[in-house]
Amino acid sequence: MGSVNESSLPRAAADKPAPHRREDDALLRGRGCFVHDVQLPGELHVAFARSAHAHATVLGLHLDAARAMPDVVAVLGSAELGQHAMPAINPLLPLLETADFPLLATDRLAYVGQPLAIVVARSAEAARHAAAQVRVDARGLVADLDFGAGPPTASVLHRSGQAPAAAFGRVQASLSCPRVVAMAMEPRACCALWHPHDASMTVWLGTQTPSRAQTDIAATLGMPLDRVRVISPDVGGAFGFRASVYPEDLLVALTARALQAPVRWTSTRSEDFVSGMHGRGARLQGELAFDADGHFLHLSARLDFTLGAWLPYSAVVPLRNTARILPGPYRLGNIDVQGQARRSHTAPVNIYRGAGRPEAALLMETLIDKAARHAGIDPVALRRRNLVRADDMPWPTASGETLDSGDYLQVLERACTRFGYADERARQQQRRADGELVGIGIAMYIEPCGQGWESARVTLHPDGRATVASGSPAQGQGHATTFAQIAADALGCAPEAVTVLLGDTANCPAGTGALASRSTAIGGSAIVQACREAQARRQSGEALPLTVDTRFTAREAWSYGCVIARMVVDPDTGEPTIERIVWADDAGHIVNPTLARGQLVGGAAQGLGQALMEHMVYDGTGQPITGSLMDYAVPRASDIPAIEIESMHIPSPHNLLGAKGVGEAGCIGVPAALMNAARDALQPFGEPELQFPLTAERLWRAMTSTHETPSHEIQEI
Ligand code: SMO
Repeated sequence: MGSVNESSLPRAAADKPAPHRREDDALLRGRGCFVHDVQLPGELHVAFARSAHAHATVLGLHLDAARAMPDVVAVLGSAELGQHAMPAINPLLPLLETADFPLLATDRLAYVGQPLAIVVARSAEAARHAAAQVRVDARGLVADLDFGAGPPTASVLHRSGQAPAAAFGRVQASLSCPRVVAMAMEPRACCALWHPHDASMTVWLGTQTPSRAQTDIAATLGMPLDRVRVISPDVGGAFGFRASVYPEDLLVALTARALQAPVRWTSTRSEDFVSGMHGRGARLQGELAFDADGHFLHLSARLDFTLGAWLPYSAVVPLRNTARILPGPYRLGNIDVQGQARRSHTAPVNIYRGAGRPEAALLMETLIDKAARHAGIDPVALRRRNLVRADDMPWPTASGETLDSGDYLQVLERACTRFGYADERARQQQRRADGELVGIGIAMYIEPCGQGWESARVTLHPDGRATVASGSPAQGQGHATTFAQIAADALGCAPEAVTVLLGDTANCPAGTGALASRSTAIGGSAIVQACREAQARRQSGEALPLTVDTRFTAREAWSYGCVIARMVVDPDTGEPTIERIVWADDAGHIVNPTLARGQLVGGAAQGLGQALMEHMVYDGTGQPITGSLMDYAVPRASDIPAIEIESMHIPSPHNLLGAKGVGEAGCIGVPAALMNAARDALQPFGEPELQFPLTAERLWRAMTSTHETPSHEIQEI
């Protein structure tokens, strides 16, 4: 198995009970410290006046009425604050256009919710009331909606092998991944404290990337990096929506310096709907060709992604990931995958838990189930025939990636055995004969965990304690617990003897951040590396305390798995009920099984939301239709079925822990399995045309052969 020496790995987590999360005592007693809990003496409160136009030319901005409101300290437009642009993005795909986007609107409005002016007042309420008095004269322009005709901002192409002139069968799929909105426990918030004595600034900001936020804030304010400190305190969920800075964050920092005062902003939930980063927003088309034995011959895919009005740092990642993850875990060397991403006059779209991985799985797994029905081959048998084998590893994919390790056949068998696949199919036949609409859906997936580096700093103290600081901060995943375990294993001490520092640029090394399922595999390996070096230096006689700073650079590790779902659809109402989810996942070496399970189940809940109910809708003029939790459905505990999980632990050779990603798996495998289950359930009506979210209405329309679009006014994206 690769180059990892099993005996050099930390002891298997199963040897001992998983420690409780050290974070939970404070959080469960209400003693956490989120950004909104930070209190700054003399603080002022910010509210943003926002665009009500999706696309317009600004003729005039009127701030005087807002300035005259009670308790207002300042009202600032771009004329007062100066013109500043959003930072450059990660050019992971070549950018075909790079227009600067202003932090505050100047002569054009580009989406509903765009910040126009900043109102600063002595209370949050006064700031909000005054913001409502800001008036803009604007001439409306036609809004470009998602997948419009505009030129692409980024494109991608993976072409390898040959398209066959003839094939036994070809199936097509055309799928949409609607925009969704991240539902963190607390909305966005930012506090900035200007220190006049040394012209420095402290910013409290819940972020996955404190070091990048520090860089972006320093650059925007024209300050040296070491004059800006970013603290990311307790955060209740990030999901990609907190992966990079927003205009509002930079504006709060600029305002604090301009007024030489502490300034705070907390978003409302509705502001997050219209101006927070959205997720997904893709349209996927594909064709799979196969021979008479069901061997896959060729995949062609056309991927269209939407970007919104401005580009967050990782804007091109979902397109890039979907394209590079296809054709998934299958031996298929002949592909033609083309994709592009375009701007539209809407809120920005960024990575969202899975970030292209769910899109790839949805397209491939839908095509495979269609091929199975077309060829009359059982969908499990068809996958078995085409999976990359364990002894093929490491496997070079047609899109140029390297699948590092794993046993995809085994994960399929483990899921089928736990599910009782043959018996389940027999029962499905009986229930169908009794008039029930029962579907079984299978999806396999792969989950790359990113490459590049993460930092760690380890200090060994004379009293036997150790302090570990990481560049990867936490947003609720339990990093402090996991990182203490990793350090304790590497140092041979108890986890209780390890203090963990996270999310503060003043006492943590500069880091990449908590993204892309990478924190344990890469961030954890950095801790192992630092601990090993510290141990070696202590053993060679160096005096304590001693500190080691290190960066670990990883090649990508790929986790994988198989989800099988059973869904029943009410024949009268279309209401779907998920009766069972069985799921086998291999995330390599697991440090804390309880926390890994929490990541899987949480991801599954989010994936279920995307598949069954979540949908951020704009109308044909670019006005948001779903602007609050009154109009946008998110899953609740009662919507989540019991999830039966089988875990495999084949270590990755690409990092010191043998770990792979775990945080995004549920969002990747579960939606595709639910799509296949719904399509299977409706087979008595023929091959259905189904799209996410699989609402009762859509399933009912598919059964009654009514066409999809409920209203020509609403753009279904
Ligand atoms: S979608 Mo993740 O926060 O890289």
